Amino acid sequence: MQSFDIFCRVIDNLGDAGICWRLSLHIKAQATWQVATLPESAALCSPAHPHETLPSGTASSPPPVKVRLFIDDLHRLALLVPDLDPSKANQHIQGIDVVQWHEASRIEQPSEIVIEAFGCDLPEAFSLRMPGSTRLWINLEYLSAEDWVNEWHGLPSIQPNGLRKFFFFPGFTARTGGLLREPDLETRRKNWLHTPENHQRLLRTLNLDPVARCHLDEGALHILLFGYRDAPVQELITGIQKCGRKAVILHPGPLPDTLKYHQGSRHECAVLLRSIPFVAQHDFDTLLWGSHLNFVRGEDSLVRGLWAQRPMVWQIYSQPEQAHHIKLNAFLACSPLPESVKTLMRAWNGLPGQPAVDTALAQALAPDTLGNWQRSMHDWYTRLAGEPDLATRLLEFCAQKSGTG
Ligand code: TRH
Repeated sequence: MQSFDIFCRVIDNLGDAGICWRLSLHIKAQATWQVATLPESAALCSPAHPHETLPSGTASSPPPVKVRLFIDDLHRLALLVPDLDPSKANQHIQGIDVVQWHEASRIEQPSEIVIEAFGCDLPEAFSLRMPGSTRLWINLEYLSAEDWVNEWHGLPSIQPNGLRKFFFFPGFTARTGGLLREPDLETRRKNWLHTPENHQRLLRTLNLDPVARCHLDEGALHILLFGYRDAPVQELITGIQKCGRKAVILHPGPLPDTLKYHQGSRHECAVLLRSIPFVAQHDFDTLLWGSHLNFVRGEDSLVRGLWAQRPMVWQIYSQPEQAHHIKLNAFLACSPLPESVKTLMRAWNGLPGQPAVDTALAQALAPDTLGNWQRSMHDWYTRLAGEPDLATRLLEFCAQKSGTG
């Protein structure tokens, strides 16, 4: 049985836990996905009836994979995975062994493949036991569209325990580790969109009040606003008003007090701002699919926003010395987005020399641009989804490098 240990330290927010959880599920499911996409000749070995089981080791039975996720903040993960009990140091959820970080020091036998997320530094006692047990050690890096990532992806570095640790960079090109995406995601998205009741059901689940629902029924823009505390929300509202649009903005979590007016139930208010409850990660995509325009942030919601194929504005995680400005520009340079949308994203992130957010937004929402924006998101999706996903590339990488220690 192939075994994986994934290590995650939560620095802040939700992205660290969110990405590691998604990666754990993808690695666990990957063997099954590979069987589902085998060429027809191999599929001939499949059982005629789905209930029939095959002996293990045949072409159609996925090799079992064991995935352990060590994480230092179970409470944070429980926000994304409500089945999880943060008081338990060890538990088996959705096929994954979720283990409290401190337990790692007591593990006698590390897994064959160890993935350290974002250079989180493994517990020393654990890393000392890796030689002889672990065949491959990978450091999963942050997502970036910068050019140097193509060169650095896959490089090894010697570690104090004698093993080599390989850098694995997610990215937007064939020379990187790619992006997390489930093979059935597009089918799920299309099925969801083809059932009109799903949108109403979503609004009910989010406890959206009748005034806001009526606004949406009358053609108001449905906007998801998932950003950081310093997101320029007032400018967003002004920009929508400037172009004469109505909107309902859904904001996960509490709203800033300064925007009280838009939180009221006055129907004549063109832009309504509503706090919505946090949903499980599994349901997060429906928030994106159900909107006309998505504001996303960090890393994981950015990628989900790409797969949703809706006009999207990204708030990048800010870094010291404005390093995130370079990262944002690299991301925009590899995108097929219209220039006015790139300008809006730079303005939204406070890059110098940009027009005010409300002005940039009003331009991006002009009917012609909005149409181009929508088309460019679809084209971008088609280009990116034509490449293998991150878990597939990671497992290929493991197959190539295993044993090279
Ligand atoms: O939370 P983020 O800002 O995460 C980060 C962190 O700042 C982290 O330290 C940094 O390493 C990383 O960015 C680059 O944004 P992100 O990455 O989009 O993660 C949010 C997760 O929350 C994502 O998995 C989606 C999930 N989510 C839900 O599951 N339900 C919800 O209702 C919402 C709003 C989000």
